[in-house]
Amino acid sequence: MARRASRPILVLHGPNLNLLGTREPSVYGRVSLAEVNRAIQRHAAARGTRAVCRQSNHEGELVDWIQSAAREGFQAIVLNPGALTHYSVALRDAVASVSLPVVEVHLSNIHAREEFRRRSVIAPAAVGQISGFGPMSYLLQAIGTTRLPQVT
Ligand code: CA2
Repeated sequence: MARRASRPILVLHGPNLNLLGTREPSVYGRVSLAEVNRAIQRHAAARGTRAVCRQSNHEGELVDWIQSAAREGFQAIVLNPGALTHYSVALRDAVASVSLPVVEVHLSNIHAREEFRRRSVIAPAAVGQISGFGPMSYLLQAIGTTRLPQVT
């Protein structure tokens, strides 16, 4: 019998992540956002689900997408809030208000960078944070939101 596809995962990329692969390759690598999204979608498909990827440079648009995610039928949200990580109470409140699990993801290790990047105002409202594995951060996280292997 064919396996029923699970509900899709919403992947949100915050401000400036559209520039991936074009500048600051020493920090963010050479892979474009389109390539990252394709890898996420392949990874989700191999696990019987689907990933819908969106990027915005606007805080309010990210808040709107988080608020409507459950209504749109998503099972979980993968969120790289970009620089909003460090100061957006509006985004944190949206994450705290949503009934779905939200996992915070970063390409770089924010804890090994400038002082102002070490604090995430989003983290206390998220189920977890994955930081520092480049585009792989999104894939580790996608596993976590679908089915976690049992560690005994
Ligand atoms: O490491 C991450 O994923 C960050 O969320 C990326 C944000 C940064 O403000 C956070 O502290 C950590 C910046 C995204 C900007 O991405 C660029 C990519 C290429 C060129 C310029 C910016």
